[in-house]
Amino acid sequence: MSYLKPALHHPKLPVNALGLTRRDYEGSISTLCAGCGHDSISAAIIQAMWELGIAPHRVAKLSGIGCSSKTPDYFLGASHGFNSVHGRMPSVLTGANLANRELVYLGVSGDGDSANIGIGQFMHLMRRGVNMTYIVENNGVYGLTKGQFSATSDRGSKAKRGAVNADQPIDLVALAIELGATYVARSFSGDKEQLVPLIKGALAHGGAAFIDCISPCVAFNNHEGSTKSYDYVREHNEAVNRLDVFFDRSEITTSYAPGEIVEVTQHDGSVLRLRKRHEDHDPTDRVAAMTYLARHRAMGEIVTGLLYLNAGAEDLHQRLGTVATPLNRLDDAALCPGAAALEKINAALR
Ligand SMILES: Cc1ncc(C[n+]2csc(CCOP(=O)(O)OP(=O)(O)O)c2C)c(N)n1
Ligand code: SF4
Ligand SMILES: [Mg+2]
Repeated sequence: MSYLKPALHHPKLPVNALGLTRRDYEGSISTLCAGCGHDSISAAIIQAMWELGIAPHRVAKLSGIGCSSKTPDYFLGASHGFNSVHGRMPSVLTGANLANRELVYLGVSGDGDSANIGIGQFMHLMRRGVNMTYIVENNGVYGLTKGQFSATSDRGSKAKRGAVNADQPIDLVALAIELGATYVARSFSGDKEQLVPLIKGALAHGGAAFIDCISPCVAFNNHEGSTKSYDYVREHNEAVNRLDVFFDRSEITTSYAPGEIVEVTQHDGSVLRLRKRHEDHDPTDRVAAMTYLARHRAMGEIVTGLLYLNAGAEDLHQRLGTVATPLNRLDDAALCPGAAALEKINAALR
């Protein structure tokens, strides 16, 4: 089998604002199982990046270990990439972001990677407000190691060989809101129409953006009795809103009746327009979002859409007051300001 893609482009492929085609945002050929939800998420990431006209070399994609964490190899082949250790991607992403805030940070992880071994790292990343888009490709199992239950498997969910999960699940969306993430959404790999705008909104957000994307594992968790299968999610999916993202305010025309739309302007001027489907959900009210999630979870619904948003969020750099210039562009004098400066700092701490 060849993993090399032909580099030829059809001359009439549409181009984005940078003159790049969608193919310029692809990576190598996927080695995942045919039908794996993770491949659909890779396609949605490619679409979102291409539509936004983000130059691939400006993106840093980071992951842990798992089928999901392999996927950054299958998109944005011209970007920076770091495949870290199982569950340790958040600290690598935080360090990279602190060293150079000019890149666009994309963390890709699995439910095992983030909710099991990496749960501590996940929690601190969210509470620190690191400016990034963090996607968990959530299939409720350890796909790569052949289908053990993960911490997001629902209680009562059945494994392929019949074992029933007795443990309470962790809802990463509820956790991310609780811990201080400022853009929190859930989606489904089989719903590109919902997922692509959610990724675009997350990329435009100036703080910790988290997307929990249900992504069925066709090899180990797509049978009857699973709550992460294609059939189950399609039957229980409750979309609270539909998102459109606009980068030029002048383009906005309101064609919906008042009351059905919420428009939120983010730091960078992008406008998120939410077409509300559930009138009782206000995504800008943090406590209400948490209550809403808990209420609908008790009803057996998988609530999707943009669930919480704080458009005016500040990120880690603003909180720490760090230097704007990437560290690799600072000269020796800036990096080592000398004994007098050190003495001043020490004196302030005495
Ligand atoms: C420190 C360490 N422990 C365990 C493993 C074995 N391991 C590899 S991937 C994985 C689970 C991956 O599950 P998930 O993050 O849900 O990704 P998926 O394969 O389901 O996409 C485990 C336990 C490992 N690679 N490293
Ligand atoms: S084992 Fe599951 S998660 Fe891994 S590639 Fe196959 S379908 Fe996807
Ligand atoms: Mg998994």
